[in-house]
Amino acid sequence: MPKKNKNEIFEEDLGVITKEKIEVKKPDMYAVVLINDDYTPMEFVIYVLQTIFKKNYEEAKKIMLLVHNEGKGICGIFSLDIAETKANQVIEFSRINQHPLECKVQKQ
Ligand code: TYC
Repeated sequence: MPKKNKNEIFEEDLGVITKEKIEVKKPDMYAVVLINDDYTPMEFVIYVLQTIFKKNYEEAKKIMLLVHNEGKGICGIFSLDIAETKANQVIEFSRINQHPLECKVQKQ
């Protein structure tokens, strides 16, 4: 080990952090879950899935039938603010059209 000259300044003697450890955390994700009911028309649910969740007609019909048969189903997974916005849009649009369609936001 070479002897240190007392006039020299070494990085390890400065007491500062010279390298930073960056931790990147994945954001929490939330599913928007559509709930079945006996009154909302199937075509209305398909329209909601096309307009609010950007599904094509075939995908939308598949999800609607899954919800109809299983009682509930995921229509998309988003960050919390987007999931809440879409869930609110579903409820608001359904109530304007006098349908009881319900959906909820569920942490993944
Ligand atoms: N069960 C409804 C009907 O027979 C259709 C429907 C599907 C309603 C999905 C809500 O989230 C829903 N008209």
